[in-house]
Amino acid sequence: MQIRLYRNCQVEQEGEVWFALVKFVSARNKDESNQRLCRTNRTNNTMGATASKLPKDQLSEYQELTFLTKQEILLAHKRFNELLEREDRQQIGGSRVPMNKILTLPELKSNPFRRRICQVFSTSDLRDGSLSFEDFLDLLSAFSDSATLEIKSHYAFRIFDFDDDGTLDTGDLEKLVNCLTGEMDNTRLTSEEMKQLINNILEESDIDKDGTVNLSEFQHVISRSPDFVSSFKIVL
Ligand SMILES: [Ca+2]
Ligand SMILES: [Ca+2]
Repeated sequence: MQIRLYRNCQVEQEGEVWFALVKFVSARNKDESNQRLCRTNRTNNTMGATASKLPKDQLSEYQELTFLTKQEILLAHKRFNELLEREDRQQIGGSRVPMNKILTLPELKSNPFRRRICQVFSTSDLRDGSLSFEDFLDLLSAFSDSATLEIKSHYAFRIFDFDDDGTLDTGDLEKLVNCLTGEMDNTRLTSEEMKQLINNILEESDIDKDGTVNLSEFQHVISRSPDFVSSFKIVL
């Protein structure tokens, strides 16, 4: 059904613009992956000395509820603990790490969507982007190697939906593009270029032609990007 509707729109190269956007994100993340490798090795070497104290039954519950392995959960616990103030470390379950602290993680530091990522995964009533340990696990789960295309595209959509109204409109798409180009005068697009790019994005993804991209339109177009699943990734 969706595919037929899509063909009726006569877009010649489906997903072309989204491919380019996703590629851009993954290109930025490449530097990070080398650092990550070094970090992981170092962490493994010192793991014994600072073993994480997560109760066994809780650990197996987290394994069931997320796409993370036992090792990944233990490492997440250790890293989260390091972000907490010393006095909060005893009661990790009820403690939240403020967004500005989360943003210091090297895995997020150069991600253009880091603030949105915190906001989407935060369950704080204050809507301040702070993360509990379980919020942090949900984040790592969605960005893990094992998360499905459906989960990843669902969260990508929520991250790009800046005003949380359930649809990507022109305002969201402008913010999305600005996040990728940076908002400096010498890097951001001119208003003419922006208009053109947003037209192209809508042309290839707005199947029902209502001027916005809804979740199913987004999932349809992003599922055609071979790079999406591998680039939508944050691994500690
Ligand atoms: Ca929106
Ligand atoms: Ca639409």
